[in-house]
Amino acid sequence: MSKESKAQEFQERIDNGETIEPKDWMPERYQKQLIRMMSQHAHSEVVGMLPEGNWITRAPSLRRKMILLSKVQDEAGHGLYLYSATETLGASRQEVLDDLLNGRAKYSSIFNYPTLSWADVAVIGWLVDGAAIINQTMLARSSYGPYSRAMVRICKEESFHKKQGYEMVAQMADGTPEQQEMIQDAVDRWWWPTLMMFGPHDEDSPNSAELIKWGVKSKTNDELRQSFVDRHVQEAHAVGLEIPDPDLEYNEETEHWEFGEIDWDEFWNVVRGNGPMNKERMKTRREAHENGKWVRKAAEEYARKQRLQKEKAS
Ligand code: BYC
Repeated sequence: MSKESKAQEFQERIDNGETIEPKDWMPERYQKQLIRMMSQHAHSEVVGMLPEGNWITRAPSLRRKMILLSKVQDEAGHGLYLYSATETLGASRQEVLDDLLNGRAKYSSIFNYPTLSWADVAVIGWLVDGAAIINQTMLARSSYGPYSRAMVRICKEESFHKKQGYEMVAQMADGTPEQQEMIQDAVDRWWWPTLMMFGPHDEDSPNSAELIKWGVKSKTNDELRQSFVDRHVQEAHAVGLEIPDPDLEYNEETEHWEFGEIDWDEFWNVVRGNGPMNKERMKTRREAHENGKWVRKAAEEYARKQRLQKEKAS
């Protein structure tokens, strides 16, 4: 069968809503796009452990510490599912990790902002995990089987993450004047960076059209951002918090919240490595990788010994 016929058959499978599995034929570009997106997603989960991890030792109670520990541990697990899912496309774990550590691969812009107070932990759970759920519920219907299955599991955990964040937000918003001030300050600092998580406007998104044609994405960056705003403005108002956007207005006709323009210079600046915490995040990841060398070596040695034992027994 010619490459063109294969590509046509592949597109028909996608259009019929079939799932593509690792051994199926796929266009090289589909494979490349998925490796790019899934490995960046994995990196985001792993780098995403750092802003909240920073507060584990300073959690205000044992209950909060246990919740935060298990949340951060979940993010590590998400990274592992996603690295494994990326390997099903023929990418080597070593190569994708090298791309992160050498600064060639991107990870979500949101993790380049500092966590200045405990209220930031609450707001990350509510807004950042809230944004992740909206994006990942869509990706759970993606055309690539291993990615969509990883997303189903990840979304279940993210939904717990969001609930614990919102519970904390509601508690602080109903707390002392100092707590109310802290939580509003955290919302003021995280709102706009969270809107940036969804990526550039549709007309400035070079990858969207191809990803939508291939059923990897089923909604555009702007559509997802709008769903996020509609849901979270209501949640903010329900607990008496303000959204830091003077242009925010409900449109009765469209039944959507209209909102102001994102500072795209800030977004691209962060994506290019010049955000407030980019250098610090990469330094921490590189050190962690270096410190984990002996663990990787021990695991390899263990696997080698197991293989030898099996060979002897057979
Ligand atoms: N940050 O053509 P576009 C979590 C890049 S972690 C940085 O629209 P696409 C959590 C984009 O990569 C989960 N870069 O791209 C963890 C592209 O550059 P390249 C985070 C961004 O792929 C711990 C260029 O801009 N979620 O939940 O169609 C604690 C043009 O963009 C960003 C994911 O990773 C950004 N925000 O759409 C708490 C979701 N936006 O690669 C929570 C998976 C865009 O061509 N990824 N860029 O050089 C996606 O859904 C999509 O890849 C994106 C971008 C929406 C991010």
